[in-house]
Amino acid sequence: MGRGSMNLLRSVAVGWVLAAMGLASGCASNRNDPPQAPDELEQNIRLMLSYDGNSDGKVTREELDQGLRRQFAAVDRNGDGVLDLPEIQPENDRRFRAMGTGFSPLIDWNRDGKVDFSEFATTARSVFEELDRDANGVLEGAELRVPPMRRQQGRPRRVPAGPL
Ligand SMILES: [Ca+2]
Ligand SMILES: [Ca+2]
Ligand SMILES: [Ca+2]
Repeated sequence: MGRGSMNLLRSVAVGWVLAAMGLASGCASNRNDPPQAPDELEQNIRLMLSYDGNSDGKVTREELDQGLRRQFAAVDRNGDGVLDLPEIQPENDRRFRAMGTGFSPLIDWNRDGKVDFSEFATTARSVFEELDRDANGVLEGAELRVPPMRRQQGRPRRVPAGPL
């Protein structure tokens, strides 16, 4: 899986999140939002923690994979190892209802009309890799916390308010 598909994934995912946020929050945010909305990171972390099978506060790649395989099997109602449209649509509906703005749809990346396991796992795996900053295959500690630096410490990255 190359960079191109990662970038595509990100823009698709962000697009969904933005669309959903627009629907959900209306005029709620009138402050200057930071370049990377904390919501996205928070949702990604929450998503990863949902795969913490042994509840030790860390998420391993194995836990992620086991969780994804369980979910895939649940969505693959006819058990043929791929998800087709009648299986994909209800799952996307369910995700949207359950997650709201955190919703990440199943995507048929290679457009063959079916979602196989690697396509199913693409979003979660790329989130995992993004959060696994030391690339040791385990999400733990600070990798699973929203960094407070924007609000409390470090130098402010915002340009001072003024005429543009
Ligand atoms: Ca764990
Ligand atoms: Ca199927
Ligand atoms: Ca496909």
